[in-house]
Amino acid sequence: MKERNKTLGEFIIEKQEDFKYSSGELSRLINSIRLAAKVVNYKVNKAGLVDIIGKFGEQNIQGEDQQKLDVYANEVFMQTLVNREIVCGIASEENDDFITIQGNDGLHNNKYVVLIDPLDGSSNIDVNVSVGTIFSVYRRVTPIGSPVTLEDFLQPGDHQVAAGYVIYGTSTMLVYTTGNGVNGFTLNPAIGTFYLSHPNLKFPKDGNIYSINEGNYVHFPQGVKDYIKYCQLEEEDRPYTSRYIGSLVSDIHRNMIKGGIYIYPTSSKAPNGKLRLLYECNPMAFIAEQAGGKASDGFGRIMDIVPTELHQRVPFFCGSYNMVVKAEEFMTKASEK
Ligand code: AHM
Ligand code: MG
Repeated sequence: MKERNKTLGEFIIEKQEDFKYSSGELSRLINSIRLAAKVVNYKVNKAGLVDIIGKFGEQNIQGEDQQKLDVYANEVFMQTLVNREIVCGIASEENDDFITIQGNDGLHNNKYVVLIDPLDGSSNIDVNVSVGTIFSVYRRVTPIGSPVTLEDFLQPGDHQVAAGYVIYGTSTMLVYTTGNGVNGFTLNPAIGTFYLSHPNLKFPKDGNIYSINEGNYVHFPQGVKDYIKYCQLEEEDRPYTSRYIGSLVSDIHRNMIKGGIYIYPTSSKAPNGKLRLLYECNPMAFIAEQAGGKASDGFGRIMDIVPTELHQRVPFFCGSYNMVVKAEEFMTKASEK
């Protein structure tokens, strides 16, 4: 069969066969995310009808309570994973604490924990701009059979066994890695099937797009200000193009395809940056590295950071390898002054 005719379902089965002695738990996990993504996609696509079918807090014409989409997405992803008893714990950007999952038999025998940002960039929904789901999977570190603890979630990104995102855009895509490169699948909405459309995605080594909320310029550290000026300089292949959607999944996805860097730095207003290490930066960093790109906090590798709390924030520089290296050079130079 031609690679491109392959469905995500077929791809998952094929990959499962690569790991001879695996129990299929990870495959079932990815399958559940695929299912939840389709459910959320259906709802996101109807978001423009909100004035017709009712707003958050109101009842729709069928008398059903309307929920905010991010709350809805959170419930769909959590419930899909909980009902299938695939994982032993889930932490979500939407919830203060992680949840522990036990099987119907009352045991805690599953291996994996999932961290998820169910609907990132949800402030963009009201204006019909793409949003996304980001997920990250780890093998638990506490013994199988016992309930999960915080320790299972506070692992460096380097320990991830899988990560991915769903982009609800002009078309809906699921992009993920299990540590053997990155593959992208596009949803055919007519039949509800994801097809392999972007096999072996790669960040171009260099790029000419920089993505940053420049409105915060005066609050940025000197190294970031210097790097922005470098991007704007009329020299060699510069000035670069500035593109910022304000929806992490969309900005990273575009930059992975076209070549570029995404930066959400520290600022005097947000001393640790805005993005969350566990729900946003680590999964995107895993994808970036698997696609030949790079992810840094400005000075070191994102996936080497040992997390200390679930909702920890970090500055984030992610994208084409050489662009991130260059931005790090500016950060180091400015910090030595
Ligand atoms: P959220 O998790 O509250 O949706 O925030 C994350 C989003 C990212 O998708 C995006 O890159 C960033 O926040 C935009 O922030 P800002 O509006 O400060 O530029
Ligand atoms: Mg988010």
